[in-house]
Amino acid sequence: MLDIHTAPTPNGIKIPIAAEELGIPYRIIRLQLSRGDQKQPDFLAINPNGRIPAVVDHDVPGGPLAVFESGAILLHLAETRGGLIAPGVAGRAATMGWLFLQVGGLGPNFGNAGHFLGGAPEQIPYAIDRFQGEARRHLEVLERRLETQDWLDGHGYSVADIAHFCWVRSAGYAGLTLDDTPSLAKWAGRIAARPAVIRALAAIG
Ligand SMILES: N[C@@H](CCC(=O)N[C@@H](CS)C(=O)NCC(=O)O)C(=O)O
Repeated sequence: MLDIHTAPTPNGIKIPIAAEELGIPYRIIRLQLSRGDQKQPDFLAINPNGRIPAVVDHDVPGGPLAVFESGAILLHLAETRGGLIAPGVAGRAATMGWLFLQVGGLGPNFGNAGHFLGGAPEQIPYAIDRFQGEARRHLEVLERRLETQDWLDGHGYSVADIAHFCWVRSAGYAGLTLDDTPSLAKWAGRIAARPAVIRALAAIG
């Protein structure tokens, strides 16, 4: 059993999707972020950084094992369950490269673009331009890749696709659309239609 401590946000939906895709039995423990559940001592014992998602994996030798940071959780699940990661040294490196681009690049830029567009107490044009511009640039990097590849790592559907999908489907949060990135839009449509993705999104609500 995999306990998924999460909420219905772009980072929060990644892990239920991966669990559904890999056929892992899971339980969702839903946190209310506006109430600050993620800063409470019981959750900080699982993720000292006080952010969702985090998991407790009961099905690993020596478990239960707490894992935090969405990229680390995705890799943990892919490697322990054997799926959603390209095989071989070169394949694994490709999946990891595209996965890390999401957690270190597209995600933070989308998040900051959304914050400065809609959540900041004052409008700061430089900050909006900077983060929205970087978010758009990341969409263009994905578009170039998907013009020639069906899946980001060039091998198959992987945790890298799941991580990016969870943010790309919410491009509007960063004030962006997929109108100028048709290959990316088609890729997102293919992922959205997967039965495991539909089941995971329904489970998290
Ligand atoms: N780098 C982290 C980011 C996690 C993150 O920012 N989670 C947000 C929700 S999408 C959160 O917990 N926000 C509540 C807070 O910051 O207190 C990851 O990929 O897991």
